[in-house]
Amino acid sequence: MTSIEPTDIESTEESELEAGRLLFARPCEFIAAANNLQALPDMARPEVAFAGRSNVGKSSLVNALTGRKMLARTSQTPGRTRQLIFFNLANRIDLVDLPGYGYASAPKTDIRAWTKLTRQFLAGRQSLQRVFLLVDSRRGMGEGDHEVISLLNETAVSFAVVLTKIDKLKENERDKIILETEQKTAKNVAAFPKVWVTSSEKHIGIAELRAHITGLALLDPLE
Ligand SMILES: Nc1nc2c(ncn2[C@@H]2O[C@H](COP(=O)(O)OP(=O)(O)OP(=O)(O)O)[C@@H](O)[C@H]2O)c(=O)[nH]1
Ligand SMILES: [Mg+2]
Repeated sequence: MTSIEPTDIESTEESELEAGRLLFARPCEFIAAANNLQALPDMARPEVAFAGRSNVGKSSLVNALTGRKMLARTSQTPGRTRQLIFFNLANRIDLVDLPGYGYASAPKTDIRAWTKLTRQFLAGRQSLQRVFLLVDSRRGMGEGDHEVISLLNETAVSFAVVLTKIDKLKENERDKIILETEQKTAKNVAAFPKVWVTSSEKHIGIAELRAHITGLALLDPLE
C-alpha cells in the first residue's frame, strides 16, 4: 500500500514523543553562567533558548523538560535568573535559560531594561536554533514581548511562542487566550506556526515540547 494511513501518522507522532522522552531522560549538565560576552561557552552544539518576562516560568519549564526540579533555579520573586545559564543535554543540544525582562521597579519595565548581553546573544548567536518566547497565559503578550519579537523578526531568529501556567486558567478561558496568541503570533515572519500550551506544574504540553526540541538536536551518535 502506498497511501499514508492515519495510523502511520499517529505512529510517527508517537515515535517523536518517544524520542523526546528518551533524550530528556539522558543527563543534562550545567555548562556555564554568563554575564558577559567572553563568558559565553563555545558554540559546540545547537542551542534553544527560553526567553520571556520575569516570572513567566522559564526556569520552571527547563526543569519540567529535564525532569529535574532543581536544575535551573526558580523563585516566586521575579528577577531570579540574572545570567545566561547553559545546560548540555546529552551532548546533543544545549538549553539556555535567560534572565527575564520587566521585573525592574523602574517604570520602563520592558526589553529596554533587559541586559545588553541577552539581546546580543539572541540577535547574533549562530548556534541558536530556536528561541522559545514564553508568555504567561493569564496575561497574554505584552509590550516587552512585542519588542523581543521585533528584535527576532529583524534578525531572522526563529522563535516559537509558549503559553505557560495554563493550569491557572479555567477551560473556557484557555481557548480564548490560545486563539488570541495564535493570531498575534501568525503575523510575524520569524515565528514558528504553532503556539505551545504548557504547564510545568501539571506537566501539560511537556512531552510535545520535548519531542519538538529533539527534532532540533544533533542526531544520537548511537543511532
Ligand atoms: N501554577 C503554575 N506556576 C508556575 C508554573 N511555572 C512556573 N510557575 C511558578 O512561577 C514562578 C516563577 O517561576 P520561574 O520559573 O522562576 O520563572 P522565570 O521566568 O524563570 O523567572 P525569572 O528568572 O525571574 O525571569 C514560581 O513561583 C513558579 O513556581 C506553572 O506551570 N504553573
Ligand atoms: Mg528564571
